[in-house]
Amino acid sequence: MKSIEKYYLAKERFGTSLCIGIDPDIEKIPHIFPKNAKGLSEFSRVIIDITKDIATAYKINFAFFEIFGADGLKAIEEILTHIPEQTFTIADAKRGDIGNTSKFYARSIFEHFNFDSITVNPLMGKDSIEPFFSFTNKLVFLLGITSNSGANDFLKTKSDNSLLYENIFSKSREWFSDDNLGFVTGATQINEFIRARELAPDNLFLIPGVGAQGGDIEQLKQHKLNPCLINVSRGILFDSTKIDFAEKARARALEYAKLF
Ligand code: OMP
Repeated sequence: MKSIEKYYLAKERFGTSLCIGIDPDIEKIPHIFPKNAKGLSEFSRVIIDITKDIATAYKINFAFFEIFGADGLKAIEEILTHIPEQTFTIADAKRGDIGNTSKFYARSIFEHFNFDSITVNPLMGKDSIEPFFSFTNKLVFLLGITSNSGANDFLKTKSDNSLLYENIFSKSREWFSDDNLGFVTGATQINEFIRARELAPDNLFLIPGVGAQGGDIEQLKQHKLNPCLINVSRGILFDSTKIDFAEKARARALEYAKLF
């Protein structure tokens, strides 16, 4: 099955656009878990166990695992086997390199780990992202307009009579099929979100920045959100870091799932 079809099925099944971000910050996980890759894996698996009937997707951010090297990558493998088959998965790895190298990044994420999708940094251009799209059954989220303040530094500057982020949306749509092409659009960037939807009306948007980063979901909901996945990481994972952390994470996930 193509990843885009899996997204639509998962969304119908769980009835929400909620994507839970698996960002197990070693400094923040509750003290009952060991401060190593095993601890990250155990904590993440508890979070999945108590939210797997709620979330349409999980996004695993590699940074939190890579600090433990090979053990961290093993933890990602363990966590993936814990995610229900019908749930959509995103490798938040933000890859991108010359084509010859990207080919192997793509093989790692799609062949070895078997994620449904990946986040990719498009700034090295077409040849750097093409290898990800050669997996025609998978989905690639290009960083379109990011949620951080640094989005002003390059993405919102003029390039070719448009803004750089606008070119990312329009050029990549010329190059790749909409079925494989998604975009990251930060919830904190409301005006750019509206423009992004004009440029890519039906592409799947991954929308981070709700919760800890303060993105205003009510404002976003006044515009065409769908198709989308809205990611919340810290706002669910670390609502409590005490013994009641799982209960609190579930309650938060339910709240968010109802909201969008
Ligand atoms: P919270 O702010 O804790 O909800 O986490 C947001 C998650 O989304 C982190 O994993 C970020 O790395 C990721 N993210 C952004 O916050 N902003 C972006 O523009 C892009 C991403 C991403 O690609 O997922």
